[in-house]
Amino acid sequence: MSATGKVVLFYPPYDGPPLGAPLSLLALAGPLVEAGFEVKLIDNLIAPDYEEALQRETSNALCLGISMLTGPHIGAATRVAHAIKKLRPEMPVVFGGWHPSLATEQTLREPFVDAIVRGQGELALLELVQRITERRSWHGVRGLSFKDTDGAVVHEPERPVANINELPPPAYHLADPGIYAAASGVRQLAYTSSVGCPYQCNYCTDQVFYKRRFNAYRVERVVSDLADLVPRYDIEHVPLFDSNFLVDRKRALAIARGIIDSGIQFQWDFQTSTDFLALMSEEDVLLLAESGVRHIGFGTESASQEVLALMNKRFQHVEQMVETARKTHLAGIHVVFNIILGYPGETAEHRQQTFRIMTDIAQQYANVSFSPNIFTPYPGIPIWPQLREMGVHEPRSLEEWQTLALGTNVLPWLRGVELRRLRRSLEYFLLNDQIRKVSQRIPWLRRNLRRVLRAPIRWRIGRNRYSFPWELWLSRTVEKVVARRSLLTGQALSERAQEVC
Ligand code: B12
Ligand code: SF4
Repeated sequence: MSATGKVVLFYPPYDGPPLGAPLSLLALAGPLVEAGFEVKLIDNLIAPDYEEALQRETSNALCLGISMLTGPHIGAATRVAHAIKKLRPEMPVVFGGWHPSLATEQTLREPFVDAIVRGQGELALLELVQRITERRSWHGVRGLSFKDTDGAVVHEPERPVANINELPPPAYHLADPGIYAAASGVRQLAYTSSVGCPYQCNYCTDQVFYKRRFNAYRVERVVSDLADLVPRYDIEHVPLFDSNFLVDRKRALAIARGIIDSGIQFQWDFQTSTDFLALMSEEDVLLLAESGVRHIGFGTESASQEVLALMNKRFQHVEQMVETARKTHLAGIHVVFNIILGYPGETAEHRQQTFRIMTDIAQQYANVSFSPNIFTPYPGIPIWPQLREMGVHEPRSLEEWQTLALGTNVLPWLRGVELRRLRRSLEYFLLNDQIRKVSQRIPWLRRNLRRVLRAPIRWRIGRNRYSFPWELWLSRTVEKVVARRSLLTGQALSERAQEVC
């Protein structure tokens, strides 16, 4: 069916490395464009004057769609929605993405939100836009929550997650990677080869969104997409946005082989869990590297088996972290191990154990970096009932969620002395890691520094003693310690994002 009319989609500013055009908007645009709608994408990253652009572009639009994650996205998203609603009260403003999907009631309560698409958005948004064009009622659009004409809130039943092979492809042609390259310094194109993860970690909402089903493109589709997109847009780097890329290892290896056979050359990264990588042979991991994999992010979170059990992460074991580090080291792949600190039930001893084991792994395998964060409870995570009982304040409005950036400490059990000890032990852990890295690449001055600092630091980490931190004072005068890295690309994050509370 061919249709007419324009849909404007907005991606708000965020805290994090530029990753190319927002895939959420490209994915939403795919079915709309295929159905004949005109789609205008406005992404703050390449349109700093986005407020003016939105006012201009919505003057003849059917609706405005806004994508929103928890945290800094919320500020600009709500400001823009408020302004546009005031300017064009008749034009529907539709929100979607992880935050509105997981905190639907709260988000819909705002006067500038007309509707929310919950979960996967491609087909629901298309159906809604068609209804808007035809001036038909929104009742019956599955996955939609909205305010009825009399202001009553309506929640339509869930929309089953569609097989991604059956969805129209993202509208890559709507974003110019050259313009994005000017913002990020690299020609990159984000790609998703699968959605969903079979696991159920207690701090993660993937299961809420994608129902624990690994829903993946066929190998041929991934290879032919990349063989087409990479040369067409002269792409150097493809970050995969899959939740857990190695769930199907046979498929992952077939993709790597397909990339090699296609002759196209580019770098690619992905995120996965250590249990899957550890099961691969050395040859398999070498094959990934040969196909262009340069970085892999792992949500390792803790090296204490007790804490991993609390996180419902029993599938992961320390030996697998070591195996992962060893095999990726052999293949020349850089890895980032994410660490969650302060998880409910984690004690200072558990933390020490994590720091000790992680330090030992990094000591042995130079390709390993860490990204430690204080546990941040995002909306909809399965552990909320327990958190409420433990006295964690659950944000009650969009405004409150906005300030919940990664690492913002809202944990009542991590205050005062306990928090100071955590901070200090973390500083030592990171300093030790930084010295290791620096000494690998820099000559005599830093090597001497290493000799002076290394032994006392290791002693402190081993014994959990952090008084009179002279090593920290000394090192601060020499080099800034990198506290946090992007799991997606391994890049050091911005100064602001480095501030662990
Ligand atoms: C890439 C990514 C980012 C990038 C996105 C930038 C970019 N240029 O694309 C950046 C760096 C911004 C980012 C940051 C954060 N992220 Co992030 N991120 C992801 C990741 C890996 C992929 C997202 C993606 O693009 N997927 C592909 C597209 C096609 O899917 P999608 O975005 O979900 O969009 C679909 C639906 O959500 C919906 N939809 C989305 N927007 C809209 C809008 C409308 C109008 C409609 C109708 C529908 C709709 O339809 C789309 C198509 O189905 C996901 C994990 C995952 N597997 O999805 C985590 C994820 C979304 N991030 C998460 C988190 C925790 C964060 C951070 C809060 C924490 C952090 N690490 O610092 C920050 C928040 C930053 C901020 N608010 O400023 C959580 C979700 C948390 C939440 N409640 O919002 C996720 C799910 C990871 C996880 N498993 O916990 N992230
Ligand atoms: S393995 Fe990763 S994506 Fe899967 S449930 Fe756990 S945290 Fe979420």
